[in-house]
Amino acid sequence: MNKFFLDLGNQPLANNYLNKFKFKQVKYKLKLYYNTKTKLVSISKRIPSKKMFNNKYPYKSSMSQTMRKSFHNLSIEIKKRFNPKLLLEIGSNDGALLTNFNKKRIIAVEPCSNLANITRKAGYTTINRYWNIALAKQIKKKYKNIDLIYSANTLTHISNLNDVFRSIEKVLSLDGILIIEDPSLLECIKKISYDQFYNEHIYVFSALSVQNILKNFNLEIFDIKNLPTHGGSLRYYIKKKSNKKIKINASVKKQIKNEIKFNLDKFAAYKKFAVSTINSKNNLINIFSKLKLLKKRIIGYGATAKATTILNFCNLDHNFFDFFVDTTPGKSNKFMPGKNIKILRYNQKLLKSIDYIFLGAWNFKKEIFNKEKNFIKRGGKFITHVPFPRIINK
Ligand code: JHZ
Repeated sequence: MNKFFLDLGNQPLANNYLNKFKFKQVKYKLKLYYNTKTKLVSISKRIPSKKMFNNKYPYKSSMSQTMRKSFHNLSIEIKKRFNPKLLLEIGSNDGALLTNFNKKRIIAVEPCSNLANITRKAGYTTINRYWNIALAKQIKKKYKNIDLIYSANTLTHISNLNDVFRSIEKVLSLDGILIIEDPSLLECIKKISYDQFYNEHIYVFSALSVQNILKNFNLEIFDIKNLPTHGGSLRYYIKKKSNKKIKINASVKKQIKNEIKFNLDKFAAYKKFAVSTINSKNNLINIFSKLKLLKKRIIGYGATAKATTILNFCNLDHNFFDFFVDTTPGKSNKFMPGKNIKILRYNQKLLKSIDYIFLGAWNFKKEIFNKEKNFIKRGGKFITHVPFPRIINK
């Protein structure tokens, strides 16, 4: 049974950066639910994939050094530990992972044509389609079995998880490996990072919920790693249950135990998270209101999908922010969805007369602080909402 625990209000499409200032924008209800049987946390309203993932998806994984490094390290591990003949990536984005591999060993699946074109042009076999059983059947026919499937921050964006895992089960060889990574629900709850929820993130996974979903398939988790990326992610290593050659690592039990320790298997934990979220919202609004009374200049750093949730939930608009900065070319000179705040292409000079920077990309705090040493040196400060709203300079 799905039980409601938090209402994040009406939200525009998180990655739909607007070309012009618009008072009226289409918004969708963003409500969070916990499933008592599977322990899966999900949002209520499902937006058709085509509306979100099309020919102009702006987010590019390789825009941050942190992510490039994380994918590079993973590629070294994959080659050493599994040495796959053929690696299929579901949601290859702009190729941040696959460019670390030999072109002949990769099949990329990416539904956004602007991104698929990038990896195709770079010489990688790229299928510009959504991941589903029809595609899996075609891949199976053409390539037989795949020995490694990888997917980062993608499966949680697909509504029909049964279809997702049935399709994976279909193409994965008997001793094949599936590696998926996504934000960790436990980290999200600990950090009160309610901004991990937006219309693209239909689910936020925990080890508990992934384990329950996989019960219906010939698939099981055999190893789990905690990663610092995206504010705390989990990387799940999955094999076929029928493959007895690989032993289940103690990391799986450890993660499940930890999630149970924090009550992720109990509805009360989510009710508590909802209360903490409302407090976080009020405290963040207080900080912004006080700074604006003092006529301080505030900008946003990182025009993230996560920031869209915060701005719209906390009702922070162009009256609070001078602008946002972002390095992504496709976001430049557009406006933050729902709140009409201009996004400028990042240039250090833009920070010159700014007093406060709101960390829209708080998950890259370390990378940003390293880059903005001058801003900090001259007394510039940052505002963050994780794990609770406050002003920081280190
Ligand atoms: P970042 C996206 O979410 C959407 P977002 C998606 N649904 C998802 O699941 C996650 O990614 C994985 C910019 N930046 O990664 C680049 C700077 O400008 O937190 C990006 O636009 N300067 C697929 O949008 C944004 O910040 C910098 O120095 O919440 C970061 O976006 C750095 C480091 C980043 O994901």
